Amino acid sequence: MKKCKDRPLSQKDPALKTRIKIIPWVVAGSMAGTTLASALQPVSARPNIIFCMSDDQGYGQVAYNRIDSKYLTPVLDDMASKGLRLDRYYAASPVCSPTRASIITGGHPYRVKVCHASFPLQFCRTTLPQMMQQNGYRVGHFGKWHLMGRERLDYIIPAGHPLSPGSMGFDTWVSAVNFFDCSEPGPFLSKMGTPVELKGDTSDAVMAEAIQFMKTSTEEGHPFIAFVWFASPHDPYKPLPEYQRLANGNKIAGEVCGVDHSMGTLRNALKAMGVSDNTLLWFMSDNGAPPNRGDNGFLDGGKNGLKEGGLRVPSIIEWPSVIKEPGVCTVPIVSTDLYATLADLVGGKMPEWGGTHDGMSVLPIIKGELTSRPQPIAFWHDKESFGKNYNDGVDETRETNERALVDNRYKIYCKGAGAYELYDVVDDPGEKNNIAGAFPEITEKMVQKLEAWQASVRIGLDANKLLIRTEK
Ligand SMILES: [Ca+2]
Repeated sequence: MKKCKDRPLSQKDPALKTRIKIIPWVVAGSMAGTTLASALQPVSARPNIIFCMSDDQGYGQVAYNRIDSKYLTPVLDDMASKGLRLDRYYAASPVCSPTRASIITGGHPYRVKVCHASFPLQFCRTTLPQMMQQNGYRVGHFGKWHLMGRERLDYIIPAGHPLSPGSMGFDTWVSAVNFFDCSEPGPFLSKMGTPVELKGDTSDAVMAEAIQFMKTSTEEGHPFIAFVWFASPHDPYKPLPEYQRLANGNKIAGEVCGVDHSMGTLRNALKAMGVSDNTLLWFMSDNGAPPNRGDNGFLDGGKNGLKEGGLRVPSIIEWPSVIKEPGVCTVPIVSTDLYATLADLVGGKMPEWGGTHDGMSVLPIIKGELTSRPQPIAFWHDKESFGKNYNDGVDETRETNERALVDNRYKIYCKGAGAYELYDVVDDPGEKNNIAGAFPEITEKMVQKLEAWQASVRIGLDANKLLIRTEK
């Protein structure tokens, strides 16, 4: 097979067609619904839900996205070939904590002032885990948390801390305050307030804790939702020696091997428990790979920036009782959508942020009933806000202040006081050709939407001062 390092694998790519059957209702709006009935089954009552999120895994760090990949991901490749591959899944932010905040709150991270990594999630209405608790689910968190601010890496999260996973609505949690590696002197993890030291590969060890939670919940007859938030392939890049050997000595690829292996362990465990058919298993990354320390494939930029390489990350959904045939979804989806999607699934309520919703239920997209996104996705990031206080996290005068808006085809992007750029991210996902001059009307309409959204965020920031979490 011809190698082409920087070529996007679009749904038109003949090399891709040999690997996976493309379902028309997912990839082409004009054919919406044509094969829906045969491909899908009704959503089962109260399915189990698992969100597995890797840390800094870029778009190119799965073999299915690169013909010449050095990343060995046989399990993720198998999931991609059997489930629904999300080729335009976006993290809400190009760094850790804000994306996590988007999942927990269902709002853009700026609405809750989690403007960069290690900002605490102090502003919150009903969290996603609390909403799931209210709807009869057992809720567990396993792995990296990173919503408590700038604590030391070996800080053991106290059970009663107002920003602990327990205080945010998790019934069971084995969580580290930030990234960690089991081979380093610990302990790093807190099992509901008690220090625990895990051994072996970091991803495998975290997954073992999560599987125990799933088994207990299943044996006791409770539907569960598990958040498995890996600490890999984020640094310190210390894979298990056997994974590093598998990856031909590459440490970051060895870390990805660990994530992939643990996903295989999970799938086998779900089958052994007899629950795999009725479990929504959603894999994703929290942001793109750091430039030169990972691989964002054919995308421009990387972690800590709003070009596609910082935001578009690998994502796959397996849900055998609902998604009966493999497919590729090219509708834009963002991590902020997870809250609204689960609220839709279980009949829960979606909190409002500034009188609006940043996320939407993507169940109709997953089910093939909706083949385009009705509202665009807004992004806002300033890499210089790292290390600042949340009160001065939104400084719009800085040259590093980036904004973007993405719809089904176009993306506008702006940095500092620069002019807005426009890209066709369907035909030009590498953002090589700024076409703002050729399409001034599209650019202007998108700028208006983005600026209106920013105005709504500013209003919400004032209102959210009343929501600071100080109580247990
Ligand atoms: Ca990250």
